[in-house]
Amino acid sequence: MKTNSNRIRIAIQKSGRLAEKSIHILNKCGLDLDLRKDRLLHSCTNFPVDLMFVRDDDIPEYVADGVCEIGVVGINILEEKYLSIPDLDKKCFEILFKMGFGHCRLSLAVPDDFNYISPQSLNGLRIASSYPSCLRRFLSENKIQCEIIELSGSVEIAPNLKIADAICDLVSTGATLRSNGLKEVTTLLSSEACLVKTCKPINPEPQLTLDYLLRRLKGVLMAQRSKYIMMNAPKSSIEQIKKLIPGMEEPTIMSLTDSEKVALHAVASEDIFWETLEKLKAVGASSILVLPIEKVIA
Ligand code: PRT
Ligand code: ZN
Repeated sequence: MKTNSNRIRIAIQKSGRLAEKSIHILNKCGLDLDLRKDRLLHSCTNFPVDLMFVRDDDIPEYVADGVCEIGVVGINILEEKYLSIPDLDKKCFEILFKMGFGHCRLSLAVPDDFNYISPQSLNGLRIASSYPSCLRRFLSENKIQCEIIELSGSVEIAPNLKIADAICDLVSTGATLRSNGLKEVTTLLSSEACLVKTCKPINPEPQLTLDYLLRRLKGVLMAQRSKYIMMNAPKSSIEQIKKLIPGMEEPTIMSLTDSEKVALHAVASEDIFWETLEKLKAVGASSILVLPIEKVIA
């Protein structure tokens, strides 16, 4: 364990689907990361943070053991390694917040011509998966008897190779299933990357660093989701406009030379879609501008 230091360690996937976006968000928090050298541990030069680059499967353990104070990992991995296992100590890490990327779902899929009616249709089948714990939990909750064929990769080809009748795997666009003649029939869990924190005690100095970084991270994530919206609108429409803008706090209202109208500025905590703009126009709003937000400190 590190002592007499305010440095904290963050576990990040070395390469793969979560790696680039995890780094991108840390960069947005103002961390100066020179990642050219292929090292396990990388020290940030302008912030007391070290990044540890590892396989995503190992991240929960590094965080649970307190080797790293925090880590970025998919909920699917946390569920498989810890949360779906009944007798394991679940207090070894805490999920702080979702990171808004790495969305996928763990689903069961069967061959296109399989007559699926309900989870009971799977009774007696052989199901291939890299997620045996999650699958076991699902089967037991639904009182289904199946043989689990544990595979570490290329699960989707198992039915064509006749080593399994169905699969349980991660799906994002569904293209892999389709190209292997499989159809998704039920979802076991929805996942995205999240920030996990160790439940081991953290010394006061690194805790201060962590608090500071978490504030920035929350700000970056909030900014990514939020939009700044400006428009001119009839005074009589203000209440309708407030209801139309998703997650809007009290707007700033400014008078215009036209005394019947006002300029309205607001931060919306969710994306604003074209449909919303059409509805705003329908209640009399004009010159509507939607702008991205760079940083937020709540
Ligand atoms: O080497 P390391 O162990 O770190 O990486 P890895 O190969 O185990 O993981 P990686 O990089 O493939 O995925 C890391 C994390 O990304 C996963 O744990 C999930 O949290 C998340 N994620 C998001 C996905 C997907 N989307 C995804 N589509 N992980 C895997 N897939 C695979 C899936 O297994 C299947 O083979 O993509 C295929 C399906 O994709 P679609 O788009 O065809 O449906
Ligand atoms: Zn992995």
